[in-house]
Parts: sequence; C-alpha cells; structure tokens
Amino acid sequence: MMRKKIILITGANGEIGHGLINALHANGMDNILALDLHPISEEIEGKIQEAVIGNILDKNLLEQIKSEYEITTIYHLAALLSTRAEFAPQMAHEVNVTGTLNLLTLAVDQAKSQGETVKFFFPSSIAVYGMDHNKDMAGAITESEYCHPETMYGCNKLYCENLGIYHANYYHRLADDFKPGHIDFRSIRFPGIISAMTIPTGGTSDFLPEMIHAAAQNIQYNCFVRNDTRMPFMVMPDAILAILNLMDAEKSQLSQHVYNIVAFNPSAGEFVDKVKEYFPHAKIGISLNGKRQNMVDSWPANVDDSVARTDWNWLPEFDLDSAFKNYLIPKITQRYEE
Ligand code: AKB
Repeated sequence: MMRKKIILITGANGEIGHGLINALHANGMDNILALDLHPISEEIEGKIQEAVIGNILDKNLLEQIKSEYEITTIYHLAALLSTRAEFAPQMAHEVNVTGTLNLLTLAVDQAKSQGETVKFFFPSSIAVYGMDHNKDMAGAITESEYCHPETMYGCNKLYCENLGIYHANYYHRLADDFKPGHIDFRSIRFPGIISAMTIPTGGTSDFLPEMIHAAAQNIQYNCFVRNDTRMPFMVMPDAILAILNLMDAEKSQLSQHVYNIVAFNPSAGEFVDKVKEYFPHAKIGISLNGKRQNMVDSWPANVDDSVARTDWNWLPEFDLDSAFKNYLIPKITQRYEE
C-alpha cells in the first residue's frame, strides 16, 4: 500500500496551530494531518486533509500514523504552557518531554523508512532563560546566555531543544540505517504571542492577550503582574511568518538550530496605556499573583534576535504601534462584533 505524503501538526487546535494551518492552507498546502486531544475546531477542519483525535503519549496511535503516512515535515506544537506546567510538573514533563521524544522517534522512523530527510519544527520559548535577578541589567540577551530556566516548562523546552539537536547531529553515530542530516531540526524561542483571534490558556505571558480581549469586550480585567513587568512579545501573524520563513530557509543558510525572535517589549503598564488609546473606558486593575510574577521576572526583558535576522532574514512586520493599529484593533473589534 502506498503511504500518503503528509505534514503532521500536533496540538493543531492550539493558538499557533490555528494560525499555522490557516497560513499553510492560504499557501496551497492542505496535505495536513492534524493531531489534537480534542476534535479539530470548525474554523480549521476544512483546511486540513485528515484529523486524528488522540494523545502524543499514545505509542499505538503514533505506530498507526507511522504505518499509514509518509511524513515529510512535523510541526510539533502540542505542549502544556508555563503556568499549567508549574502546577502540574510531572504531567508537564510527560507531555512536554516524553511527548517530544515520541515525535522525534516518529521522525527518525520516517526518515529511515523513506531514506529522506524529515523536517522537524519545535516551538521553544523565552522560558529557557533564567535571569537570576539580572533582568533589568542584562539588556537583550543572546541564545547562549542565561540558559538556566527557573520553571518546569523552561527546563522542558531547553532539554527538548537539545534532544532535537542530538537527533539532528549525533543520533547517526549509533544507528547504521540513519544518515547525518536525516532529521532537519529547527526551533524558535518564542516570546509572548498576542493573537486577535484566539486567547491562550495556561501560559504566563497571557496577561497582555487577556487584557486586550477583555477591553474589546468591555469586561473588567485584573492583571496578575506588576505594571513595570517587561518581557518580549509579538503578534500572531509575525509568529507564523517566522515559522514559515525559518522552515523555508536553505539549510546551508542556518548557522544554528535554535533562534531568538522578538518584535516589541512593552511593560505591562505601557501596554495598558496603549489599550486605553483605543478603548478609553477599559477597566484594567491589578490582582498580583506572586507565583506568576516570579516566572515572568525570571524571563528576560528583551532578547537579541540578530542571528535570525542575518541567517534567514527575520524581520517582524509589526511593531507595537502598527500591531495595534493594523492588526489587533481591526481584527479584535470585528471578532466581538460578530
Ligand atoms: C507561556 O507563557 O507559557 C508561553 C511562553 C512564553 O512560552 N506563552
């Protein structure tokens, strides 16, 4: 039986999954196998070829996928985000680490059976950094600095980056039927992401997206971090643009496997001011959550993304002003009018 050539996307129902599937579909790519714990949302189900409801920890399910499909590319997006991970660390380790290892193993099996390279995209995070109280002094930090995560999620992400690099560069040393380069592992350390279309769940950078979605609905919002809290962000269209550009780049252009990217880094208070320019009656207060504050305090105030700019021409389309004017406000207003 001929196996079907397919792009596998795990965590398809998540925020990045939505954005990515919409973008791939718009680019004419809908040979997508979407895997998620829950039925695929109506908004994207018409844009994929097949859907599988299941768990990335279910090895029988992954075996079945392996035998039925010829996977060319894996976007492994399924994960427990940082706040949820901190409150359920064992489960987070299982999903975030064992789940990623399962997907890398699937990629290896596919590369072996096809004799071809399988591309693997892994969304990492600024949570891999642990600023050890140097956040205000450190400036924009590079990929190699401060890699001492202070959260379970950050530990999971940093380790999985290394697992990906191991599979890409060293796994062939012990496997005769596997060649160097058979796994083409590419990863981005995402900052917080703000989407006009979806609201995140279980993350710690959720305070900005929650704030603007609440303002657009004229609902009171109590921010869980202090006004002076600063960390890097971008809007969803730029996050998707980055994934597509990195995955399209010639391998010879890439000097590393894992890249920082950023578009803007307002403090929570500066973001409140911006929200109030468009929603002057927005009701925004503060209800501090010490645990979540500590997590954001351990993340950098800014990151240096110059290597991504050089290697694969990364350039965000939106700065803070244009993100509000040309993306967030028009789309969010339309979303809540419907
Ligand atoms: C989270 O808050 O957990 C994520 C992240 C920064 O990776 N958005």
